[in-house]
Amino acid sequence: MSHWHIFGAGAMGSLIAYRMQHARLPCTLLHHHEGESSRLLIDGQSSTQLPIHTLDAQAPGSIKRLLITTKAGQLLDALKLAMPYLSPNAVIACTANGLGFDEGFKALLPQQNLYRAVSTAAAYRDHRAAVHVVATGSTRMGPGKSAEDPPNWFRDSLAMLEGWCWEPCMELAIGEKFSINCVINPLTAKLKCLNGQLLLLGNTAGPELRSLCEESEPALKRLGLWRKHGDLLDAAVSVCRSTAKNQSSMLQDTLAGRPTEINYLNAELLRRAHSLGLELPLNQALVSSLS
Ligand code: KPL
Repeated sequence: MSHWHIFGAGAMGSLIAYRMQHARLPCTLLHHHEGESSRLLIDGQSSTQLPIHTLDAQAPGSIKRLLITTKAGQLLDALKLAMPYLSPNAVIACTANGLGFDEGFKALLPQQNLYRAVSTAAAYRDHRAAVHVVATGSTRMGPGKSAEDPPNWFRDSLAMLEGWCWEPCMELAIGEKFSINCVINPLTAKLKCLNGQLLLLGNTAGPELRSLCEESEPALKRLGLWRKHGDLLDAAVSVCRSTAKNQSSMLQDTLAGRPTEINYLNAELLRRAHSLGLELPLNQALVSSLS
């Protein structure tokens, strides 16, 4: 059975470690610095203390399966810190939102693939750093680019977690999640509101969400990122409904004074759109106000 090292003891990392512990799957939750030795995780009525280990307490070359659960902006730094501890053919995966870190990954580990996990699972850290589970959601994992059947390292561990499935080619899933995150996350961070508050009474889209979707969808389509038949607006409304009580990850980062993923979401969209000669003023304004 694969033993996973989960690097990043924030909301997502703690949630995955909790699910693995619950399913009796071997895993080690890692932090890069000393300080917190456990994380309180609250799931409805039950609470669990998850042990957190430090990266430098691991034996060099010992990590065979690494799941990096930091945000996009810390992903490459986390990878650099973890590299001395990786075994030669280690499997490396991440849960970060966004696009634009593949080249940095290839520069560090040219021979290896970065597997991606795209998740609708939701959890948040409160002011005491306790993690609260909001929704189990679903998580799709697979190779960033070329198609691949589920490997043993997935089937013997992560596949057993509720809501997890293998996605032979993640490109579509990543583009879809990127598109949704580009419209919901910056608006909730700017308006300091829950996902559901982007909707009007009666669950139709509010004006900000409508305008941002109208501006972004044509560019996302031309860039091959939004390939679904339906409208981006309808999909965004449906995510806002199903995650109505969530604080988006960008709102959580903004409220906690942490760097946001805007550089890997709307700023990356602007860079790609710019190469096609497209201007996206609403996206530009959000990037300027949230960077
Ligand atoms: O992925 C999310 C995020 O907050 O990053 C959504 C889907 C918007 C749910 O909150």
